[in-house]
Amino acid sequence: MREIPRDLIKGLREGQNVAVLTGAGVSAESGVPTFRGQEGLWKRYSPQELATPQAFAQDPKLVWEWYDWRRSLIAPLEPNAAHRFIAALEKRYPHFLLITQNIDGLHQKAGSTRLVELHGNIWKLRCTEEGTVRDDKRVPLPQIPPLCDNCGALLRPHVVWFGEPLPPDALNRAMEAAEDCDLFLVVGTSGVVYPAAAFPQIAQSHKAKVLEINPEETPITSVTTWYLKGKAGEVCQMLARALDLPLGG
Ligand code: BV8
Repeated sequence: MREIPRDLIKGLREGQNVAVLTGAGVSAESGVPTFRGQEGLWKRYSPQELATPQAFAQDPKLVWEWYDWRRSLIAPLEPNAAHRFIAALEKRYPHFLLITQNIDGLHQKAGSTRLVELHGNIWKLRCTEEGTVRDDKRVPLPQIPPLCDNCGALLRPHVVWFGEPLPPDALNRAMEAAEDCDLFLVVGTSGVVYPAAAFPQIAQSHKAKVLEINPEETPITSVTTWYLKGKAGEVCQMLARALDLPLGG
């Protein structure tokens, strides 16, 4: 990636209503493995084996061992420049929404507050009987699978598995942002998981200009106004410099 197009800088400076969609790639430089990449999580496990309600019903211990391992992997990791750039962006615009597919919580750790988690959060557990949700950052979990201290039922990760509906409020807020924004940034997603992968197209068909940041082209690249080939952390540092946006961190 050589330089930042001037009309992109203009768009970032003058934007009034901005939305950002992120995927596992935005956390890659923090050390979180992506799903489908060379070292991807799915290389060793099949999504159908682990990230489905059927897998959990069949073998809750196996599914929990995978999540407990991912929690222990993520716990010491810090946000990178891409997370910090997106957190800084939210302060610049009257209307802004970060739509993340990630469950690692690194956007919040970087200071993002105006966000929706489409696929839930690995640091929250949900009672399979009562539906109650609680924060739980213990690493490792003292008991696998963890049980509800109120009713004794199984607790599950408060994440969205394949075949499960997305949280309606998050989905509605993301849809509204995609329809209303004038600038839509897509950072670090392979664009294969729906309905999240539909948002760039929705934004583009409503009036927004779309920027994609990814070392590889994706199915989203064809609907973008700008495609910056590169790692999210490196490209976002260049964008921050071009915008005189201090990233700190
Ligand atoms: C639903 C949470 C309906 C759990 C996840 C056929 C066609 C279309 C859709 C479907 C279909 N068959 C089934 C479906 C629906 C299905 C789906 O989309 N399947 C796909 C695989 C075909 N979707 C669902 O099931 C969704 N639910 O549709 O419900 C419904 C309605 C009513 C009632 C009942 C049901 C639920 C989907 C959510 C699944 N949960 N995760 C967990 O994490 O354990 S999905 C998982 O994939 C993560 O959330 C992840 O975020 C998401 C997307 O992956 P990416 O984030 O893009 O990550 P990936 O590794 O793929 O790519 C990384 C990218 O980063 C790459 O492009 C790489 O180049 C780039 N990169 C690498 N390094 C860097 C980088 N970029 C920048 N910088 C770097 N340094």
